[in-house]
Amino acid sequence: MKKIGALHVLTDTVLQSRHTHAELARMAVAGGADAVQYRQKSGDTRGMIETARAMCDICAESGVPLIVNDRVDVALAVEADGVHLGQDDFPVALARNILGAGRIIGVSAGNLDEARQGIVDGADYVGFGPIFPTGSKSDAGEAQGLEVLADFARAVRAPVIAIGGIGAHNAAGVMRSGAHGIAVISAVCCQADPEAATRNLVKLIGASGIRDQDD
Ligand code: TZP
Ligand code: MG
Repeated sequence: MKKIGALHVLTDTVLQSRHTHAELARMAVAGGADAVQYRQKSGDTRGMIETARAMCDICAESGVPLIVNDRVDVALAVEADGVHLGQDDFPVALARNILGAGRIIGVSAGNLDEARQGIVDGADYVGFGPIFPTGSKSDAGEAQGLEVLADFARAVRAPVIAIGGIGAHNAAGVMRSGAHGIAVISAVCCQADPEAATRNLVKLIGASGIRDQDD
């Protein structure tokens, strides 16, 4: 059974430039994140492959899956554990054909139809958000709130990873609303100590009583 983590740390070097993607991966893993997503929206492919390879090695040392955002080719090149795809990215069904059954595929869905189609096409988990307002993605859309998340999570037959504006102050509430886990950028990458911020989020997820980290 594939493990879809409860804390997905999405690495970012646009909102902050103190740390590289690989450094962020190392800190996230050290802090107890159980999934790391390499999220780089621009840059040359060769550089991305090098970065993804370094991140793969870091994650593999601790058995943490590395998921590559958008780029099926980069994920394949470095044998990453999976990909995360949006509605306008590489189609999930094609990605499943190419990547095979064993890799993790996550799909971003803005509504139940997109979620259901993504699952039919082979996605293992569904990303849903933004739950709260976020400054990290300019086209994220309207904040959905916890009630919509709860309805969504109840209706979707796959783990739901909530994203958008989630941090230490609201993580437990998100988990109690039915999310399998949370995905964060600024709550880790933009903090003074990303490792400590990760550790705190792991603790809060645990304290929410919804699931332990082995689920
Ligand atoms: N998708 C929906 S909201 C978002 C993404 C990638 C940004 C999440 O960033 P943050 O800083 O955790 O709000
Ligand atoms: Mg995308």
